[in-house]
Amino acid sequence: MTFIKSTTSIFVASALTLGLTACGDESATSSKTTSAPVQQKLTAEDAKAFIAKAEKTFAEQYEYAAKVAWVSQTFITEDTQYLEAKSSEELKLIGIEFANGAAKFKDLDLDYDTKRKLDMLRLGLTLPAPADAPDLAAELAQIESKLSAIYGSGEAADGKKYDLIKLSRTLSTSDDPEELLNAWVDWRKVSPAMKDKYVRLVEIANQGAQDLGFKDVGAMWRSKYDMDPDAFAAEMDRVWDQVKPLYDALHCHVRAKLNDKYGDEVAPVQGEIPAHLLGNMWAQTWGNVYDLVAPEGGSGIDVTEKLLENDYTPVKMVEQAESFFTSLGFEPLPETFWTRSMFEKPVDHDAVCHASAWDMSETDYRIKMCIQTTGEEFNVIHHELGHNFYQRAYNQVQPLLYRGSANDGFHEAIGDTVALSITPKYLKEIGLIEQEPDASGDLPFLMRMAMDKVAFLPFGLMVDKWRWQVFSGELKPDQYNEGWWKLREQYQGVKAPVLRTENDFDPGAKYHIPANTPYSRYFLAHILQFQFHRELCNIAGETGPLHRCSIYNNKEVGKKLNAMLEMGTSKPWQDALEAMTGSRDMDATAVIDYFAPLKTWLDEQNANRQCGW
Ligand code: X8Z
Ligand code: ZN
Repeated sequence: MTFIKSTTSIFVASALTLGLTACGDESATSSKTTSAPVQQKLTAEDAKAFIAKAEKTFAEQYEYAAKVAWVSQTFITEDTQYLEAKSSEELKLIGIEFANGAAKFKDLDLDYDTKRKLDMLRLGLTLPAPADAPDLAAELAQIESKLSAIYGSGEAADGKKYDLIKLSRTLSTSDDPEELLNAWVDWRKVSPAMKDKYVRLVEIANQGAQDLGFKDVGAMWRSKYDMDPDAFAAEMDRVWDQVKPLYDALHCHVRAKLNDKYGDEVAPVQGEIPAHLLGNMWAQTWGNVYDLVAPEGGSGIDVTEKLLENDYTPVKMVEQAESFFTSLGFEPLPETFWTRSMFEKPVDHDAVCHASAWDMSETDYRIKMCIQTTGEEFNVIHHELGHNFYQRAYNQVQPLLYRGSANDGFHEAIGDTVALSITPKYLKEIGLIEQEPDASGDLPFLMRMAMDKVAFLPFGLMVDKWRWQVFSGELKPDQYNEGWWKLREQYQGVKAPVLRTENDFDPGAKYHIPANTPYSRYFLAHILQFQFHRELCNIAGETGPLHRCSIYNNKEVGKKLNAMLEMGTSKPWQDALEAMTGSRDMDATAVIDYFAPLKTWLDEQNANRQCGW
């Protein structure tokens, strides 16, 4: 059972994400465990018994931990944080014991599944605590819980509270540079209170990773991809190089348009783009400033407008998204999904609003979101349901330690893959628009997509580059903020709109840093979803342009997709990718194919501009 975690992540990747999770793929466990038997010579039989014990232990503890985490994340109080930290500490101790126990079998000649499951155990924790140091495990769990609560409640060190949803709305709707700047700065008043805690977290978790034989936590995270950790980092860079020309072209056009709108003072025509002008609190997606960059002659379809015109409520948006999955042949979600999920921001208490999908038991799946009626959120709902359908698919057929996605990028990619089929044709089919635009609508459509999907890529890449540097010690605590902005500038071509210092902790203003959710997964997902989409469209026999293909209603496609979901983590991700696409490599040519007409158009627009930064 994988759920999504936020605060405590215990085991990743496979089975039980006990951690409570947030994004689909961590796992966890609990109860009193046993480590590998202490004896002179361990045998293959011992290894099997050890696995059986781990699966049993996790199965017993998972649901309890999941429920504690759910309550704490949907109702942040002193007490629920206390409970969450306790439960997470317990899980962490068990996770550590199993991870260390698993390492002891590494020199034995074992069958494939035993070996793979031991790897799952060894690599499962997101933030390991040192072995035999329960006080440090407790401290780490408390820090994690506290960081999550600071972010979720938006409470700054001086007790003042900031509302991310409101501030984000300003970022996405205002075109008053001063108002934008204030909202941008305000949200970053919450994170300085995290800094000391984060420094300590790095210290403890690194010790934990070293106890497990990794250089540091970053090296441990990079080891989760069925390949050499350095090769994985190189693979990320290789794929980034494939898409960088497309990003550069988009950046160049957007910067020019922002300059037209705001002038040299606010939005210089050269250099990095000030981060408060791109419609998103982290400048990670730019769709909210689409209107500023729209190709002439068509605005494309504004899904937000259509949802509002058609009186879509949060629940109706979720129902609509579910119906896409059922149109592919998936069973509807259980009744409890509808009664136990959190779809809206609670009015009378704090909750962690960042969207997540949870896997509480084999029959209990939920999402936690504070849904706004926007096209952006409609996509996020598909994203989250992708997690739930993935979880259920592998839970039904895989043993506990294989209950996870092929790699964490796969988990993040499934719902997005489905959402790539939200084409004008599909919107017409579900009655959101009356008429499908002709081919002249393609450029506006592609531009809207690029503002989200292409704009995201360097952000998806740099977040963990920063964390890798932090965990390896390449960045010291007094360089954290500077290092963050260096990467933002280098990869995104985006800069801080006002002077930042080491009194700021801007990484902490992004959910996944206080939540300790690894981020490379989203970069992978943004590549994989196009690869999946291209393949599924092939199966559907669609011969037109990729951006016009919708797999809606296609049961054969659903079957192919389900076959991959059901594999869970039982095989290396390269096998899962091959089963689905025929290729064992990530390949960004699907992104390039998808956006080809837009790239041609952008190059024309940029012909007389000086691009780059
Ligand atoms: O965190 C998420 C999901 C939950 S797994 C809503 N995403 C990343 C983010 O918001 O930063 C989806 C795309 C990137
Ligand atoms: Zn996700």
